[in-house]
Amino acid sequence: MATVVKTEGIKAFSATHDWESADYEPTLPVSEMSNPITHNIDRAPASSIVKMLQDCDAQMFQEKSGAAYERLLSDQVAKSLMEVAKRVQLILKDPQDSLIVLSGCGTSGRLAFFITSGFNRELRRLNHSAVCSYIIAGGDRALFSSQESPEDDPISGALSLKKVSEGKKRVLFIGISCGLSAPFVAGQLDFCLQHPDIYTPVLVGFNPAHQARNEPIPGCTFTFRSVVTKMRELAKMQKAFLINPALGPEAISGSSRMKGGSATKILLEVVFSAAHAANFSRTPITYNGILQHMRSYGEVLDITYSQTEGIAALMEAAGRSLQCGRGVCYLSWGFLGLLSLIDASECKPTFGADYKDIRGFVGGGCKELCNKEGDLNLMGAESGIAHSDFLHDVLPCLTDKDTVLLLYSHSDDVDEVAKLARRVREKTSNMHAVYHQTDGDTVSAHDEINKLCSSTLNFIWPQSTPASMGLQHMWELSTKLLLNAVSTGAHILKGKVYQNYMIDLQVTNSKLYHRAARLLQRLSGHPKSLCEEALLKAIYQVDKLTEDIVTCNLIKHTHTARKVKKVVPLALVCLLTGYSIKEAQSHLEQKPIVREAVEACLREQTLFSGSL
Ligand code: S6P
Repeated sequence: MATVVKTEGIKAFSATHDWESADYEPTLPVSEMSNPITHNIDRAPASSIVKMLQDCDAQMFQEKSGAAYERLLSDQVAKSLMEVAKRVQLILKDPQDSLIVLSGCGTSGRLAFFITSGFNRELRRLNHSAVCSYIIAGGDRALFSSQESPEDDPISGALSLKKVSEGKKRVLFIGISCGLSAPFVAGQLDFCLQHPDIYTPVLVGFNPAHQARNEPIPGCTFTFRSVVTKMRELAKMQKAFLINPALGPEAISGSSRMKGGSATKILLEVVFSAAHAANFSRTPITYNGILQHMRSYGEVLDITYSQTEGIAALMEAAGRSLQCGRGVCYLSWGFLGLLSLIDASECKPTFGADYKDIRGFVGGGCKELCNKEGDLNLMGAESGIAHSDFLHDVLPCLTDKDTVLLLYSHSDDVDEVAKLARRVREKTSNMHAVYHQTDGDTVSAHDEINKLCSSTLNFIWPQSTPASMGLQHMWELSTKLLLNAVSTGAHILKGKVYQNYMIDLQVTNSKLYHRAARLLQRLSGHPKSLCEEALLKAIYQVDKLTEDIVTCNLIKHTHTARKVKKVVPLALVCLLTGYSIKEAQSHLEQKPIVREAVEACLREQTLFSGSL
């Protein structure tokens, strides 16, 4: 039986609409807005998807004078970066009893780990003691598998910070929360504010302060916003620092792994490189130096996206694999490997993907990672991440329907790459390569790999890299952009995105729960209360909500949601059609492409309301 719905939520949309204007999605913070550029990304061919992603990424570097928002290249951002770099330098100069801690949840925590590892590695190479530590909500298991619920726990955030900095007299704490929203990070910042004699808090995120999340945090007297307000006061005396430029909405609404992750990497690398250069080569930390370094990352975007066709071909190959229920494997070497593990792990919460859909493998696996808690396999990680795991678990069943992507650079052992490529080629011709090199490098094994692969993307970087920025950082950002494009595009082609919304997201923490409820409102036009009701029915798989369910807290809801597939599509079909949960489930089974199922319901609904 169908019910009548209002469809006002699905408004006609203007791609020229400016996300910076005051009336554009006024109730949402920038990090949750939908990007006008990508409104039709779900229907676009691969080459247009790449172009849209490029345009969205380019928004990061737009400089608009007099605009409502601070931007990456704004004066205030550069000044704050300088000050934080000076604090890092002080710790490098006098590391005794001092520590720098980077922390975050999900992608932000993974980047905290990535940046910490890189910086410490560089220090050890110079025989300097490591001064940096990382925290990721959910512990090391969350590094390469989706663990979204620890994000809601401010106490565990504060305790983990206390533990890592035990006995230290001076701690520079850098909390990363792209949406200025994670309670885990709020708990840590609040802890810093309570112990100002030891901790200097820095917050990195991509919303203006007044858009920080203001929802009460169970068991706490503070909200993210109240913490930010206190930090703003302290920032006037340089006792706290806020680095929060707006980047423009994400290409897929709320998917902060994309621009949010890239900008986190850029900002923190700029800080650490400047401090490093100041300490080891006596290069002063200057405003112009910081700005110039930031701008050079803009060139990475240009070089990467200059290969639109190649990226689109990879996206299509990966999309075809996912469409027929097969997988995509990233096989990588060296430091690029970490990025491939990160990209693969993010597909689960973003697109409701299975861990087998997109998997990353890096040389020796955990042994190469230097993470705090050691072997992740022993900690119950979903699957192995070493090449040996690939050879053992995946290679025997590999077919032409799977896509294999080799990711390597000139500084890796290219003979090793060729060896593995030969083995993969025996099983599938659907093998591709992405290779970074500097101008003038020639490696003969590379030609062989080229011949084995059905496509190769060769990025050639100019020798004249700006002194302040290592080539490695360029290759890393370029690889991140490319992998984000391939995995996002492949899921779009699989029908996991509706307009520019992740329609099949997992509802495993409070942020995702509220995002899901908002999406249901937008797509169904129903009021919030009805949408939340439908969401709960889908989570608990019932047609009638019991008193018990209604009185449960959000933690119980998000915990239960972990076990249910296609929660949001299910709730939406129920809302639009009046179907029972079972009927909606069978409807979704008949139309496994989520976008098509949703569109069919929306079409029926429009016809039905029109005929009344
Ligand atoms: C986003 C990703 C998430 C976020 C995490 C932290 O694409 O799937 O895991 O990184 O929720 O978000 P935030 O806003 O605190 O950095």
